[in-house]
Amino acid sequence: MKIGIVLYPTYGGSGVVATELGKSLAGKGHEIHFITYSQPVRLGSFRENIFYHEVRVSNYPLFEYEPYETVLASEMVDVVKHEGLDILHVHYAIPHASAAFMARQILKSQGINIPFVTTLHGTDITLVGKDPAFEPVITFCLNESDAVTAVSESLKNDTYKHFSTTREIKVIPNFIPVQHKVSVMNWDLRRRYAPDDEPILCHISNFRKVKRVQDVLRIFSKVNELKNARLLLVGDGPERYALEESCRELNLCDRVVFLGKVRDTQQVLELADLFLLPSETESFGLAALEAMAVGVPVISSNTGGIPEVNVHGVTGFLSNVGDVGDMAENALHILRDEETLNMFRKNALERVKEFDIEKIVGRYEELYHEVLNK
Ligand code: GMT
Repeated sequence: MKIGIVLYPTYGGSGVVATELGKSLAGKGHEIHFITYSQPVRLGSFRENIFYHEVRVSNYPLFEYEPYETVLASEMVDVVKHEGLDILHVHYAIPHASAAFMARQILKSQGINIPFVTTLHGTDITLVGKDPAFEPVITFCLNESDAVTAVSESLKNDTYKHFSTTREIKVIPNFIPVQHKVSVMNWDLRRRYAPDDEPILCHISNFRKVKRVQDVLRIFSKVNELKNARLLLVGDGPERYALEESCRELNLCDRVVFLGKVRDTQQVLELADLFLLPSETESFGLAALEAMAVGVPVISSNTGGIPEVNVHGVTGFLSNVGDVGDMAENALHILRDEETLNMFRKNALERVKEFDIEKIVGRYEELYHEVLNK
């Protein structure tokens, strides 16, 4: 099949999922055309069957707000027509689904049929999408998509709760390439961050309000009071400066490292003993799955789709949003001895097999066939 994948090219999970899906489909012989405004961060180097089409955004002075949706729809029309695409798959509803609808209508007027699949990722439904400023367009696009998928049962239920749609939503969970060989610890690197072999806690996110990064620091502070530890923070975003300020206030600067944005987060995760994800809401929690994939247990909130990934008492622990005391206690429980930590590590590695890319990508292929045979 020739598949157009529309995505956000940035560090966010939806872009990562879309890019990894495209790479995997290309590996299976499909021709993949990524359509977005800059090179997706996880795309990597040149590969067979992969093409990238950049959407050029106009900066004509009249436009106070650049009309991205319009140029995106035009690019989709162009790529479908000239590359002969069979199907479009848009990741994150806003504004990709409405642009796909527009492209489909334009192509229809030219005698070309192009179905589109919409994958909902989270905030396009739970935060932004349900805002009345977006809601009518999102509802319309959900109803008009040739198929709709959500990355967790929780997100599917949220969609029905917030939008008046009865259309079928298939749950296809996010995935991870499962490693078949155990990764070897880079001890030299680890010692640079934890010179006295203290446990390393880690958090990766876009540092938006929804991630509750202040809770990350408060959990770490409580753990560190009872057991010397280190915290590695990966990512950047609006809450970073306030968090740096809090680190200074709490006198934790020598124990906390802000690494900023990192392309290959696996290298950092491999150094860690625990992953912290205390989010306010999270449709899935891809970052937690990525941590588990290298054997790192997860201390998280019990919100949204996280419980579908992190199993309480098995791969880590779940607590109510904001209950940093409980999260710190759980972290200390896992870190109390080598044996306990290793048991959680092993369980995490076992659990991620459920989300093996090899199992999940086939479900998208089946869905494309279903849509094309309709
Ligand atoms: O808004 C965000 O947090 C970013 C968004 C994205 O586009 O990456 O993340 C969402 O999609 C990820 C991939 O499906 C999920 O793993 C995240 O849980 C989800 N974020 C939220 O629901 C807050």
